[in-house]
Amino acid sequence: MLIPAQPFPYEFDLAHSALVIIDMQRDFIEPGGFGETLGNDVSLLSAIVPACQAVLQAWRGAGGLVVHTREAHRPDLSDCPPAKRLRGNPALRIGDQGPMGRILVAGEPGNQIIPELAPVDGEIVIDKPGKGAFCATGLHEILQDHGISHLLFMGVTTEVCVQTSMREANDRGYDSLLLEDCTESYFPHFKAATLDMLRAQGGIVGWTAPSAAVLTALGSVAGQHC
Ligand code: TIU
Repeated sequence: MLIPAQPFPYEFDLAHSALVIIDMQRDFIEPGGFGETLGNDVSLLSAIVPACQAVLQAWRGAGGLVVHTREAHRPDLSDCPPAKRLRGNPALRIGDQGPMGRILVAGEPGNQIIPELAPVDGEIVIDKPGKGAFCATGLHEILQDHGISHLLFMGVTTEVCVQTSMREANDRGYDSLLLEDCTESYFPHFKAATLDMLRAQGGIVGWTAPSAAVLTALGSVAGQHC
């Protein structure tokens, strides 16, 4: 499949591609989670949910591999470096009790992926202690086992966990595409700058495209099955 993208068309085939959904968990999308404790207006992020749902549904329908990530720490915080926990002056720190359970701790209500995008059986779910999806997770080995060379990214936040993950993927040899209307930041100008820098210099990190381009391509695949 060849889809219109920036800085030039992006080519991928379903058998060697994965849809990677970064940290669409309540901690970042809903009030009372990690995003809000950092002082952010979390209402901005939920706007992308319908577009993410549409891509996820089409990707599942085409039989593509799906990877979900969550920024999550073990309950004993043994995988949370003190530098990460102590940084800044948040209202609540990682591991503290909040209205959705302990902040950014695996298994807590706030750490669950929002219901609209909840994983289904057979999909890969990665708990990641860092901002990047490849750091201390084994994700690269899992993708290699599945023969994956191309990654299509959605999720939050654009300039933090999404961009870090795309840069990690780039250095590991993946061709990565970010779906422009399926990612968001608490700072709209950071989102715009991130899209620009990812695709600058001839796609130094990867490509960007609107979700409609992927939906059209997947629709033509579905049509071939009829
Ligand atoms: N603070 C912020 O913008 N993001 C994060 O802390 N994590 C993710 O991006 N998932």
